[in-house]
Amino acid sequence: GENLNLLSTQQQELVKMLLENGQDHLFRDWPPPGVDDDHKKAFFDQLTLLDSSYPGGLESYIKNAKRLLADSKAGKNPYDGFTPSVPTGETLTFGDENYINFEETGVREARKAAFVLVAGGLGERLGYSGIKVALPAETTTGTCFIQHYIESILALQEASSQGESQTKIPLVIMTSDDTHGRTLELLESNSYFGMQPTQVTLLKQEKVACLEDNDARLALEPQNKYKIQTKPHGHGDVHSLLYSSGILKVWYDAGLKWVLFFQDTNGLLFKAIPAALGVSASKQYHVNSLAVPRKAKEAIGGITRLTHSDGRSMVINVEYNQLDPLLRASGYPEGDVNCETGFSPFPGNINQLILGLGPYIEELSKTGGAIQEFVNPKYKDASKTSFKSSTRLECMMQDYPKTLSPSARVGFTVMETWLAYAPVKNNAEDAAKVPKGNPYHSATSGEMAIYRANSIILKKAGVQVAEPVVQVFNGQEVEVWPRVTWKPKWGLTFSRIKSKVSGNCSISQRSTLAIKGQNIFIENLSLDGALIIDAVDDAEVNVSGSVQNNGWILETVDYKDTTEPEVLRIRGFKFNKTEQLETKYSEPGKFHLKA
Ligand code: UGB
Repeated sequence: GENLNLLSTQQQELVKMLLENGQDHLFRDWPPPGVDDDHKKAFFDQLTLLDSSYPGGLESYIKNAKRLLADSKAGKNPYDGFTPSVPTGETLTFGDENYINFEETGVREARKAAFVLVAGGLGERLGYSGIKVALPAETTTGTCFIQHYIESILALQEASSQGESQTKIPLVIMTSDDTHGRTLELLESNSYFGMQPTQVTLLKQEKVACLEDNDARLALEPQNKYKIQTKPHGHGDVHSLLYSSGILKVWYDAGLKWVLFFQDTNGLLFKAIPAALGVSASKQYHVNSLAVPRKAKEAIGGITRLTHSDGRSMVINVEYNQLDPLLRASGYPEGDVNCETGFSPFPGNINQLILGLGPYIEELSKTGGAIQEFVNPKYKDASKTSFKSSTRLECMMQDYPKTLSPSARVGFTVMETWLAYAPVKNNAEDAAKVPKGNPYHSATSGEMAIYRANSIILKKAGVQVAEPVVQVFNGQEVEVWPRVTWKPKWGLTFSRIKSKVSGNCSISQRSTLAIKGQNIFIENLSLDGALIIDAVDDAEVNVSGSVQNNGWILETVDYKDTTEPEVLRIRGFKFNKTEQLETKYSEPGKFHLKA
């Protein structure tokens, strides 16, 4: 009672609301005013933060929690009444005419795009001690994910702006308390990897309150009665954060049309972006989800058409742990199984969403960015009356279409996996246990996938690239292709890549090729060894001849070997840089490198 005098009117209202919503345990055992006042103040500050960072405030959070916990206790299936079926979407084949047209459209549209990277997750499954965006995507050049993403966006900006230098594609990065400081520090200490600092906006997601029982009582820290336990709410927070920040309105007023969401560790994604954006623009999709063929039971969500008995229908991601039971319950007794193609008929969601900005703002002004949530309590026993540990509500960004009206144009685009999807999520031990034929999603497979994609693309562009060999690193069998890398501005689209290689070129399997400049033209080059070419943008370099040297030798690293750096241990290999031809052009002009 008397403690209320410590509070502002707003905070008093908050306390009143909490008492009315069954939260009196929070203030039980409080000493009189004068004792622990600083702790009490901190407690109210935390309550105010929890209240302001959730759409509709803590009152909504508690009400939603009560409803979802009751549904969970009753065993209510969120998909009750819905029948799943295989949806239809756009399926692209890299390099064909259709693909090239979509790419060109996508590059033109990119000047009207904004990018949103969700990077609030700590990546517990990966067991890497740093933030995931700081991890090198590949170790030939050591380029980390965030650098690769930023350089890809800058390459799109350059190609799309057609000389209008004022075009600056905005980038939002959603962080959390786990990643915010280190993300900012990484950007600042690297001059934002070439972006204007004003182009980049960091939005920090807050955690949500934990719940201790089915009545949605907020859980206090075991050792501190003045602190509420909190946990991450999930990547779905990105929608309410974008909305409440006001940035969507700024983008809209600046004439932008598209918002592209992406995840923290997929080194291939930007190869697929131009064509996918081209699909969105050509089909005028309000929502376009990128997908890849998915192995049954693979740990990525499946894109599914859900039709309700009342006539409603939507195309939506069904999370991997729910797809199998849903199918079994609706006339597919075998559940989630591969069809004759060797893949599940439900394409895999890679959580790359392209939203039309106009319809997105319109929807969020109704919902405030609130996304359908779920709760996943670990019950003590079958009576479901108490939890093993506190739980919380969660939400996923790909659930955004769930509130859309049936008239919304929701589509998806299936890309080839080798081109579009190789996330780094699993640690070495877990990856080694992945069933044969399913992707490892480890640092090992993520890096090898980049070399494979680049090699395949060069092959399609007419280069004779040697076949890969199969090798085992950290217990994972992977294809090892020549280690080919290039800057995004060199090879933004297939037609640009084709315009830069000509004549009779060949690359042997043990080779390394790193192209670090924009205007590097490869003609009649035979490469057997390592070749590194660096050039400023206004240097035009023609490379030809025969490069033969001892190259960079791939050596195994055991993930348990603590004498090796963590970034190498998690991949299981490193390069012994024995010999290379390395050239650097730092002045403008025309050059010929004849090896
Ligand atoms: N993330 C946040 O920014 N905040 C959070 O609170 C949590 C995560 P995970 P997940 O593409 O392979 C998703 O943990 O959730 C960021 C899809 O749900 O890597 O297991 C985090 O930093 C699933 O349908 O993935 O699974 C990261 O960038 C499937 O598509 C991103 O959110 C799967 O991704 C994803 O977090 C996939």
